[in-house]
Amino acid sequence: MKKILTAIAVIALAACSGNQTFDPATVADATPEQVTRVEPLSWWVGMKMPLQLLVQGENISEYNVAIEGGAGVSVEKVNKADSPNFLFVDVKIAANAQPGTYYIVFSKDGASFKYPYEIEAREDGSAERESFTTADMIYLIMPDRFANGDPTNDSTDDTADKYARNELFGRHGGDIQGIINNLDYISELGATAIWCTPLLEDNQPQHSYHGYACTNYYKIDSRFGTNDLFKEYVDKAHEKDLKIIMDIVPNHAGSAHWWMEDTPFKDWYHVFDTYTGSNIAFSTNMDPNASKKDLYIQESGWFDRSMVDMNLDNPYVLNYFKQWAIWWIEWAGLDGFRVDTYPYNEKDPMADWCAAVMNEYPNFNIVGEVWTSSIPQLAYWQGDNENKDGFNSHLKSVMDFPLHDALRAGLNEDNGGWGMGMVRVYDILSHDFVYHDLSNMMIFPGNHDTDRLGDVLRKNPDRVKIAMAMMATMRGYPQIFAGDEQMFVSCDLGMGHGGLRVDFPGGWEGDEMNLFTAEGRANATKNTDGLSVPKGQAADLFDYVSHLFQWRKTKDVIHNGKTMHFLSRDNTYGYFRYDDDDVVFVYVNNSNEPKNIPWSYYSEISEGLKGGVDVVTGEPCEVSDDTVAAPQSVLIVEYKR
Ligand SMILES: [Ca+2]
Ligand SMILES: [Ca+2]
Repeated sequence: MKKILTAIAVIALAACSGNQTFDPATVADATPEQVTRVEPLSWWVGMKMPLQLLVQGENISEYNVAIEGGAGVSVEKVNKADSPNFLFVDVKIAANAQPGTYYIVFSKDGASFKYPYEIEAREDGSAERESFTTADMIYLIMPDRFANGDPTNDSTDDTADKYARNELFGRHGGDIQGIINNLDYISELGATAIWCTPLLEDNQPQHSYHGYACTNYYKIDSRFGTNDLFKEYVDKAHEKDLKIIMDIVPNHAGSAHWWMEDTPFKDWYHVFDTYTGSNIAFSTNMDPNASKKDLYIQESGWFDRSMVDMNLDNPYVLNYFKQWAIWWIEWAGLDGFRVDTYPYNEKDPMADWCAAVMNEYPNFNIVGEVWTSSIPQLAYWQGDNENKDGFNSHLKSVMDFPLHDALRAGLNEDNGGWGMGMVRVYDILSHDFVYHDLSNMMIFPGNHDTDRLGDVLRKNPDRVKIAMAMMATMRGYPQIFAGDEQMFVSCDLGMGHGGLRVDFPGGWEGDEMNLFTAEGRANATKNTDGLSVPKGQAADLFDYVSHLFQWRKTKDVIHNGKTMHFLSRDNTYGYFRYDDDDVVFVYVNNSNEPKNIPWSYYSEISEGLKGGVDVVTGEPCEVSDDTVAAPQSVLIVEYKR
């Protein structure tokens, strides 16, 4: 009897499948136990990426699944997992399907329940959206430490790690509203894009402020705001011509992630008998002599005890991350991705992931954190590089850590000499022949993981200016870490990340200084919380950096021009950016003595250049062999050809 009833139910469902007149009132809503979650949260008509729903619910694998509500959307295949509490449902969406609310109907033994699911229309031009390019300057923010726009969310009921602004590794209360409130500051600085460290939920019991241990890939952390507020942030940034780059972490999830209680598959993440951390030997990815074991530990070992290493070789995991990435781009209107710990991901599935995102959005840009000082290794990871093993990462952009290292080391050296001072930078650029695409190098003088630029340069404002001037004129596209434009320093060098990720003065109600305003910067003086400038210096540095990056916005010769540089081992560095119409000359004197600029030595490109304008002062500037560059200074002169 039971069997017959089931058969009748299946026939009945089959009969109404695709029926436009499906009446949702005739089927009960699923309880939270019956369907705990469905991801992605919604989807769209006209996507290239096939839709595979992750459905979680108590013994959900025992149910038949159908989709009701319209002719164009149907179940193609239902895939079971190792756990009975998951299903992976392949959904077919016809090109002419009507956008609207559909219902996933689960049936067993004649009983059914339904779960609503939105299939939306795409916005015009979504697939062709532009992304960040060499024309951009990216401002890097750690939201917990930037500005507290909403003190009511500093601690929330659904998260464990509570507000503790007095602790360097605690939560300080910064949030999305704080960024929205200060978009004008970011624009004024000359930035055209924002990269925030992760905003998704990180519900680890401790050290959650950095957000790199995600516990829910579809939810903005309640201490930062809501999904809707994130979307509002993207929209408001776009109104000010600021692009939004989302920081994402497919390599690992937080150990407090919801799926750790019951993973869909036994191999959902990398399981070891005893804790096994990654050996961080990125070289094993391209080293022809590497053992498979070392490679396995590199890509499968955990980043940290609190960060579970995901198994991207499981096709359901990989699919999950592909759809998740595409969902956030489409839903929130993103302009780019920054991918954390890139080489820790298994490289072939990760290349497949990049290709899937690019297939959906051909102009989209993704920058990978490939933290290596090895230039050949870095080049290997950039998409379309001609690697001997045939590997293609499909990753457009990489971070130029070799330049970061050389710039900071070189600027910090008072004396030149063989291999020291500015020749370090010359040497890095002399390796540009190994890169497939120099326009997709992210250049940066520091980020949230490396020592504060102000500390590295021993609080020397002249050298901070040199670093910023080089960021504004070198190949690739620059990224500046919030606060470096006003020479923030660590509030406690002995506390590593906790010390350098200082709160931005003015972001909290009651702050004594407000460095977001011109008046506040003019009056700012040294404090104990990460600012170390005499009165007036914060304003001077901000104005300098702002002027250069506002100038850079329209300079095609910087965005797309070639570079010619000249060797000098006296702690100076002369280089030119040029195209058919324009030339920009940059001369760095990082030494402690005045230097005559060897203009005639540059005759190969300098000959005939007239009518130069000093980019910083706006005054006419004719450079000659008699021109003297002051100690620890930088000169930028632009010419029309
Ligand atoms: Ca807050
Ligand atoms: Ca991994």
